[in-house]
Amino acid sequence: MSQRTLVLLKPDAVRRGLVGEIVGRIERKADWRISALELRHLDRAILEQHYAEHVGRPFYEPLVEFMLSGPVVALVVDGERVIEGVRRLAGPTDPIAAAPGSIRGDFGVIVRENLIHASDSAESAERELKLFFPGLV
Ligand code: IDP
Ligand code: MG
Repeated sequence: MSQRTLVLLKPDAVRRGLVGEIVGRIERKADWRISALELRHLDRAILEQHYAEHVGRPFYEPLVEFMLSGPVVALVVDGERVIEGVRRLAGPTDPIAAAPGSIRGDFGVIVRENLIHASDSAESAERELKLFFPGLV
């Protein structure tokens, strides 16, 4: 089933020069296609919507500050089961718990700075794609 998902390479990934490495892992999955890719400085308003489910949690404010600390790379990826697939490539939220071979498992240490965001369901993908790429058809 072909799907579309939103991926954000977080400021740590951009700062550490890991954009090519991470995009390469996504590109190498057979038949997945990148249909948008942009370096972007986010603002508080978009992050408040993007992370609406986490507003009020103790990690929310430091998370927003981190996401504002430098540019992100926003991508739209299309392909077979890409929503579940990019989540699997990323690994679980905590990079120490994430298996080596996954993006978070290979490059991350702390939970907040875990390199990548990927939509977690078809509903999230639809909402997040509208938020980040409203003009994309
Ligand atoms: P996900 O990115 O794996 O979907 P979520 O639970 O949706 O994880 O959390 C969103 C982001 O918030 C995480 O990717 C991580 O950057 C940050 N985060 C989540 N839980 C914690 C925490 O307990 N401490 C610090 N940061 C957290
Ligand atoms: Mg999430």
